[in-house]
Amino acid sequence: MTPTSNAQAPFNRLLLTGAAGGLGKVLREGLRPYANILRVSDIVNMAPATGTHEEVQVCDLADKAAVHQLVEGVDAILHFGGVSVERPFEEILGANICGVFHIYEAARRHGVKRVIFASSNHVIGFYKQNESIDGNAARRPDSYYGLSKSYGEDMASFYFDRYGIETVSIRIGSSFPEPHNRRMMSTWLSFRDLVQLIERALYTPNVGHTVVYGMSDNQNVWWDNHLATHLGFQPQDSSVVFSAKIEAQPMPAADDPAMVYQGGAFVEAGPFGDDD
Ligand code: NAI
Ligand code: 15L
Repeated sequence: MTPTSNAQAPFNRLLLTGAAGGLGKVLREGLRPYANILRVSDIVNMAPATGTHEEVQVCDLADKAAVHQLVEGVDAILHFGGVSVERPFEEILGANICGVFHIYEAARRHGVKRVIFASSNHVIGFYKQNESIDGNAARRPDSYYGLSKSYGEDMASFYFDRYGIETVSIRIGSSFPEPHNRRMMSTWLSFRDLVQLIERALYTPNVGHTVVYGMSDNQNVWWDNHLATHLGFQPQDSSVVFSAKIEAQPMPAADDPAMVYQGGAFVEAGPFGDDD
């Protein structure tokens, strides 16, 4: 999409972590209008897209010195890297918990003033699907993964209060080409709407630390974005176009976590301990 009318000129250099991942691939293309240079980074290597403005920097988010180098010279950070599903705590610790600290500390040291943080609905996954919540609802993480995103939001809040670094934490629902199941009919975020939300998160002034739910204009939603209206996010897509396909799936039992909790099956992942 092209920048909306109140968008500013492109940033000189944007950093995208997690660039080799599912959403990273989408954003490498979608962010083109917003950066003269897009620095793309992941723990795995990637070829720069041909004929573009990309620079590739391999980096393990758990490596503080490497993250410090990664952030040098960028104007804003889109932090999408890390473990994106439930895993043993030790895996989450390095990539997500140490990783988000390294990102903010490098932002402080290099004077970066805007971060877009890929948070997750799993920060509030233990709410039930019949509850409606806004961005101020007490968090109810459903997993070590959800806890790491909750910690990331706290890190964002702290770095704004202490150092004035602004963040939009996007509690992404389910961002895939299409919803996979009934739960995702409520949580789906189209790629087009994701890119619009990121554009708003980059260009809206004075966001402080804003929490926004990343969902399309779906029916029967559980999340209320009235606390983030200043972003001017107006989703263009809806999961309703996939209704027939999803309704053809077998109906899960009424007590299946996928039908009960906002976080779905994440609430019953694990435990991973050696002595269970
Ligand atoms: P993904 O798993 O496809 O991509 C994550 C990327 O992070 C991978 O390319 C992986 O190699 C990289 N990574 C993992 N550990 C790393 C480390 N230690 N150092 C550097 N890079 C590392 O996930 P996806 O779907 O693209 O999600 C992107 C972000 O958005 C993630 O932070 C995820 O938690 C978040 N998110 C995604 C949702 C979705 O529906 N796709 C929903 C909610 C949140
Ligand atoms: C997430 O946070 C995950 O990264 C993604 O893979 C999906 O599981 C999504 O949440 C979801 O809840 O559907």
